[in-house]
Amino acid sequence: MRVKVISVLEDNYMYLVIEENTKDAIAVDAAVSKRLLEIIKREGVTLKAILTTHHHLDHCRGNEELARHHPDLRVYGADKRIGALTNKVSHNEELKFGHINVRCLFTPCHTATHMCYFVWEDDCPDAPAVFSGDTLFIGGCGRFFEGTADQMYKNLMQILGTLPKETKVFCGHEHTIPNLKFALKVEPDSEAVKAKLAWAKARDDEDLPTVPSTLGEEFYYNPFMRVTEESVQKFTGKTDPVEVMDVLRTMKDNFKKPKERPPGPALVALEWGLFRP
Ligand code: GBP
Ligand code: ZN
Repeated sequence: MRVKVISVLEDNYMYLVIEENTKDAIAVDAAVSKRLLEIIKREGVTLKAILTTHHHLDHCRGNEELARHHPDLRVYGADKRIGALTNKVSHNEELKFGHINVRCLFTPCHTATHMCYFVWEDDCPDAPAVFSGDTLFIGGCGRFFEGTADQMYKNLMQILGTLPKETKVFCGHEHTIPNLKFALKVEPDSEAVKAKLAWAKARDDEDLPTVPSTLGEEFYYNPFMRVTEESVQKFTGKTDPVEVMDVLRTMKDNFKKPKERPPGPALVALEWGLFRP
């Protein structure tokens, strides 16, 4: 199984999971149909299904157009708000596409019906993959638009966190650098955060994606996966992991939002040329 990473819109990812023998393909989060149709054509693959993580339009806007082009297309997801939905999935439901297997993981919080998809191929030595949408990002997690810290704790620690450590993480957005800058604020002495941030900046310089990471790696640098660590607890002033999660999310929401500030008196004086020699 090959995963093709497709960057679209401002910082979104779409994915195409390709079964090499049959040339069948499954799309994850088909936001931009035109781009996907071009790639399907270029790769010579047949689109069998779309897996949608959540109803935000930057993850599913292309569904209807793709369904028009492929009348037998199945569109999976857990929310009525998802366009062209044909199959409503539930937690732990398993789907099979040739040799490719999908386990649907219900991870509500970013949205009330968010789904992650754990994917592996029969008789294949490759590591499995998880398409984590806007639940788990590299070095961070999604905003809690329709859920609570308790839900995100369960998502990250009990549902995604118990998948095999070598599982590759393909997330919904390229948010890695801002996430790791926040992670460094949480754990300023962390060599794991510093190394991943330096690597992510080098990738960015080359205009390359930072996906995938692995679940095992996330436990080393992602503060939201480290809510039981003493350093993260100290930073938040809490010990209960759900409360740690809650405080972390609020702090991240307020982290480095550049505010429109009127210039201070010194700057005004400079601008008026008062300090000219
Ligand atoms: C950054 O950090 O790079 N650009 C900023 C964050 C997912 S997209 C932008 C942002 O808020 N991204 C969302 C998020 O959850 N980020 C986690 C974080 O900042 O830590 N979205 O496009 C977002 O879900 C959206 C679409 C939101 C429709 C609401 C609706 Br309705
Ligand atoms: Zn979203």
